[in-house]
Amino acid sequence: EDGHQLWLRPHPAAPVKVVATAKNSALLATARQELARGWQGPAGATVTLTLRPDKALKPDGFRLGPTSVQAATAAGLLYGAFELLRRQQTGQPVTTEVVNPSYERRLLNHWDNPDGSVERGYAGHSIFWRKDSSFVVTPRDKALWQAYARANASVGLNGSVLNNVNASPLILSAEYLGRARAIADVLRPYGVRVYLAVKFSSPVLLGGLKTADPLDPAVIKWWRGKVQEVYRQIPDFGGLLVKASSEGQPGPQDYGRTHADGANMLADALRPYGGLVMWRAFVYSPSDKDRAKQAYNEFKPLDGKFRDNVIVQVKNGPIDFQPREPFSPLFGALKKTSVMPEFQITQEYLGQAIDLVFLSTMWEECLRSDTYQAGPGSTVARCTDGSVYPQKHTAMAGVSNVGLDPNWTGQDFAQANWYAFGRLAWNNQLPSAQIADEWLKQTFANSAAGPRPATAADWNTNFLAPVTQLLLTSREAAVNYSMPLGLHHIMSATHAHYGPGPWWAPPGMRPDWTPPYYHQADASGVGFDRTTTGSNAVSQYHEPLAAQFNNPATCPDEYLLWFHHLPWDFKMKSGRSLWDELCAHYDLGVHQVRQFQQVWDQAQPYVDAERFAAVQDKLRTQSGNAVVWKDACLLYFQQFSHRPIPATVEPPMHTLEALITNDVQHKDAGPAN
Ligand code: BDP
Repeated sequence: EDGHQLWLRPHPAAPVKVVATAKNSALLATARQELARGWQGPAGATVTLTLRPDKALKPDGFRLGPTSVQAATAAGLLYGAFELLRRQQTGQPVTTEVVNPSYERRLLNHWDNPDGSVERGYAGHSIFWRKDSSFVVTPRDKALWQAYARANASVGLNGSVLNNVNASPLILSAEYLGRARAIADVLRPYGVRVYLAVKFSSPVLLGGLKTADPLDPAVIKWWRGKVQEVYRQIPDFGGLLVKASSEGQPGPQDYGRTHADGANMLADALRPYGGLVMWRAFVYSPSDKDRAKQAYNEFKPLDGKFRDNVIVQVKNGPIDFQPREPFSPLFGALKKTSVMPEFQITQEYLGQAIDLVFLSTMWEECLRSDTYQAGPGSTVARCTDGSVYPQKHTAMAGVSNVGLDPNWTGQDFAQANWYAFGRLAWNNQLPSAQIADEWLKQTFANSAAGPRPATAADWNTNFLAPVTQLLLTSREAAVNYSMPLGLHHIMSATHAHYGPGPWWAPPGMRPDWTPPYYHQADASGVGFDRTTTGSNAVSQYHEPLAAQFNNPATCPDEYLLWFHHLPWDFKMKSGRSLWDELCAHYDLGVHQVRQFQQVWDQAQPYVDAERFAAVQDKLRTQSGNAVVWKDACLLYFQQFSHRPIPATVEPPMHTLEALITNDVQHKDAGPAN
């Protein structure tokens, strides 16, 4: 049992007859095949798939009944078939209902490089590109891409950006486009469209032009030709994703142009084919005193200046996928521009492929945050799915955690994050508890399982309930042992963002790439002052949030040190001093992971031996590393607080010196047993 089957484990299916009143198509064939493969309903049932126009349905939506799916598109029939199977497998009732997706485009962003490496990938090499840059498409490649597409379709994902946002110009060369076409051909029967990330200077680097100025006629012509070439290969190509004028990437600003100039030029090239531009708002430079403010400062003035086939892609928080950030103030603030949230599924800052962290609760927290931009109830979800502002196109993106590892994601439980992202992109109101329940049932209930054959009741009580609880608390635990109370960006740089590094600030380093820039610890206290008398980032939020965040008495504890620099003896809502509270959070995080270990140990009778041991091993490593986080941060901050670690907190078992100089952290989980 290597976990390769994901949540789509083979079952003994009951016989079913599928009758379709729809023109035959690849998508319909997939729907039929899936129903035949996984039917758990009444044996011998007849399922009808009906294609017909329906005003209540969005393109991918469907009407569901216990043995019927009606949709306006073949894709809708496929999603309906998967929904029916999911309900059967998870024991959810099927009533007659209309189901529509929250977003039109539900995309994975792969940070895969042309040489097969994956930026921030922790599950092996790229499933798309080869190390030896070979363009031969093997049957194995195809089988893998098909399994990938199937997994995506089963949770409603309908697009894949095949390469890294730090894009190589090579991706637009004939060989790579040829391979992209081969990938698109395999993904198409599952409704998954292909997109590419492009480097803004491609006209220079690939085309040999002297400039990439978006207003230059030769540049415009080059992109038009390139886009035409792409569509000749891939007629249903989805569009382009662009990281420009960001972290050293070229962009329109190199030519004195704006983000809108750059995005619109590409949008015009794509328009004849119905393609989209996803233009990232992840921009910052060392010149500004507060990195958290910059995306808003640059993009807010451009509101209304983008073509309607441009979507501005905004990371969930204003900085960078940290364990906890308040939502980006751009959500809701861009009122005349299509905006899409970007989440990071790969756990760059949340334990990579070691720590068990279920990210659904983090994304749910962001999606449910009220921006107040159009009155109460203007949540991030509603500001991006077209409910609050009309958007020609809507989308959500997640940075994929998929690689060539047999279990796809490195840590078996990281599969849950792929699953959760798809489900939330489909339905941005879905509670994480339901997502966890669904994933566990589909991933483990049918495992040819542990030594003890479990009755349903036994399994529900002794496996499902405790492990669901583990999933739902795992992200808060990670926040506790790494960056509690609004701390952020204090991870290790030497260990590629795994483990603590609050001290890291080599001479000459860009300050906004060093942890001390973010935690600002000194004798007077800790935290980044973003109040009206500090950087004033609070003012980018709509009232009543601005006032609430601005006042330490009303600012939620979760964001306290994000918005405030406070004295070590600041009195917290709990009555404790800030220092004691910080100590308590780190300590709690460590204890939470130990408790997860216990929960998992008790799950042994219900899980196959391989996955049990693999996860147990990862948890053991995580537990040790949580102690490293706690010791490192408490001992480091203690140099400024000059206060004792409370007696209720487990005393450090490392010295700060050893933590800084030695390689204590980041011992990867070895092979199981
Ligand atoms: C950062 C990653 C970096 C990415 C960047 C981005 O460390 O590898 O290129 O995000 O999103 O968090 O562009």
